[in-house]
Amino acid sequence: MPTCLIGFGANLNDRRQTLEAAASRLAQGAAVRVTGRSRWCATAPIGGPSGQGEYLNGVIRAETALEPEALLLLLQRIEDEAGRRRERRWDARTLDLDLLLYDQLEIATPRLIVPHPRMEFRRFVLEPASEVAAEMVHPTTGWTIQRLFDHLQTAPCYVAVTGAPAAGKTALARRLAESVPARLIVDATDGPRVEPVSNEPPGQLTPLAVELQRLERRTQMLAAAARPKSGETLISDFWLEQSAAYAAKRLANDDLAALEAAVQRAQSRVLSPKLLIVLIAGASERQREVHQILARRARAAERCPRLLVRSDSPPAAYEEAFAAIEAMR
Ligand code: A4P
Ligand code: MG
Repeated sequence: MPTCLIGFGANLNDRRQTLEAAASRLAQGAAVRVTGRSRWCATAPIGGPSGQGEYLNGVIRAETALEPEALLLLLQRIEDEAGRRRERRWDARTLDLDLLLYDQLEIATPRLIVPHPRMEFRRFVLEPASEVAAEMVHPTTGWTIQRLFDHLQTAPCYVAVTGAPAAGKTALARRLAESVPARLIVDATDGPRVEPVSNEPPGQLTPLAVELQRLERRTQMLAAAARPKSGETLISDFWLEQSAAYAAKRLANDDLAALEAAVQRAQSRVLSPKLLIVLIAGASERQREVHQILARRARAAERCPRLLVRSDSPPAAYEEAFAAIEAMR
């Protein structure tokens, strides 16, 4: 039978009693067999209206004969029975049940996204999940739950913001840096109107040379920044790999291979992100093209956890990104 992982959360009423009752209710009947249960951990509320109470969170591992959609319906029925009301996103709740993993399936329908899109960086998920499913693989990163949790515990807090041209990377990085608060690295010489730094007339630089310069400038900025200590955060308004995504359709194959090799070398010289925030922008053809390549690269094997956020509402993108950084603490 497929193995699934279910996140439990509550921050209203008698949280422990609600969670215990929900766990028993889930195990009733033949469709779900509970095989592991974490402790209930007290966690600070992340996101949503301010003034909410502390959460109790936990994770249950189970085998199930139900298809993912049917399992989601069962979880929602149990939430309803616990008096769950849905008024505002991320508002206080009597009970929240999230389908985190379902075997190695990746599902994206309007009603259900699996793996749960924010589980890969949230402490309130990964800490209990590591108690019951340390060896389970999170299919979109290809990392085990244990590795995701270790990364959360040990990686210096460097957050890279990336996205297609004009997606709002710099504005988002600046706003985050103010509120987190964090040290900020902005590639201020980037942008279409600024000529590359060079003694040569700009017209004589090949597109490859321009990209290599940009890559080198960013690598040096990252290399010069002190590693964030415990409790500190560093944010950049670029991701080193962005260069290769931006240039992918504009360079000849040999040049692209040279750039890819330079990106690899650059990455080995600097800190890799603890979290990659990808701003999804698709207003123009160019944005859609770059986004597709970026998104593919961002989800390639051996990448760090990432958060995809839509760029069309900057306040909403900020709220998502800020909550993600908070959830790693
Ligand atoms: N949905 C899609 N995929 C899933 C999935 N894998 N599991 C849809 C469950 N539901 C999924 O959910 C909104 C819609 O998501 C559903 O209609 C379902 O079809 P909801 O439970 O009504 O609303 P929500 O929980 O407010 O939204 P969301 O986006 O699931 O919230 P999150 O991201 O799960 O965050 N802080 C602490 N410390 N502990 C917490 O547990 N939880 C949240 C909720 C925020 N802050 C928290 C905690
Ligand atoms: Mg939910």
